[in-house]
Amino acid sequence: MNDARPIILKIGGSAITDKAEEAQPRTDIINRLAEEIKRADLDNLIVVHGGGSFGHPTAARYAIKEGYKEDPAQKQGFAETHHMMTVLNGLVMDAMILHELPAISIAPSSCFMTENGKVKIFDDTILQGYAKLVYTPIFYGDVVLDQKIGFTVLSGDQLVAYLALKYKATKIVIGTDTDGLFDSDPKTNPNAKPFKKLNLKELKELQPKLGKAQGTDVTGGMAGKIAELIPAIEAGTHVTITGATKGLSIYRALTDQSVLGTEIEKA
Ligand code: IP8
Repeated sequence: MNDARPIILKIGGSAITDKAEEAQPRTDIINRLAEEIKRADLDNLIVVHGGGSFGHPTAARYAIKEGYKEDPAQKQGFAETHHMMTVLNGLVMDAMILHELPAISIAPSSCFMTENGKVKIFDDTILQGYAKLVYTPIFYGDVVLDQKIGFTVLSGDQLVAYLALKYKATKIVIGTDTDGLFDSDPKTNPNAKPFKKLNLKELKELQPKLGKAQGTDVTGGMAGKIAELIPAIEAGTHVTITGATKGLSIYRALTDQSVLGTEIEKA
């Protein structure tokens, strides 16, 4: 990342983990994504990854998103959920370092605080320091302290939307386990129709119909993700949603080439 307006890449937890089984990474996909990010060779990239079968089952078991209920088991669950995310993040970082990317992991639980689940404080002193040295920051969905409800979950999508607005991102690329948005679930309906292009009005109309995620997802599946993105799209950020599980879509999207997926723009 440098001083230029950033490009933000969200790597969905559904792409880099197997959500059918708890704590199952897809290391082949993680490695290929690191290779594609290296090949894109961007100085102004911020990466955020999701929790998939690492963060979500633990967060759900202890109802972390709902806030701290002064229950010692839940207090331990907060620590455990954060730890699960650092384990997944470690695998992502392994791949980044193996591909000689100047990637630095930044734990949101150490620099973000929310109020009723919305970002209230972000101390970006450290991020700015890394930006000066042109490191690629790697954030992830995490548990965070909350000024009203004690603690909660801060999703990768909330982070993407917040960072995109704060730093006026030119583009958000979302790598998921399907090739963009469809009119029904392409995993269960082979006739599902993809949306190639959407403007903000069309996206808002579509949003209530978007499906829930498969497996445990405490942050609302695709409908929740889109809700988070709307303010960034309103502010002029271009969004590409594409498949991260198959070769080269992420590289192509990062380097402004056409991809199988959905392009979303304000108008
Ligand atoms: O997968 C949630 O991040 P997401 C992370 O981006 C946790 O929604 C801790 C469940």
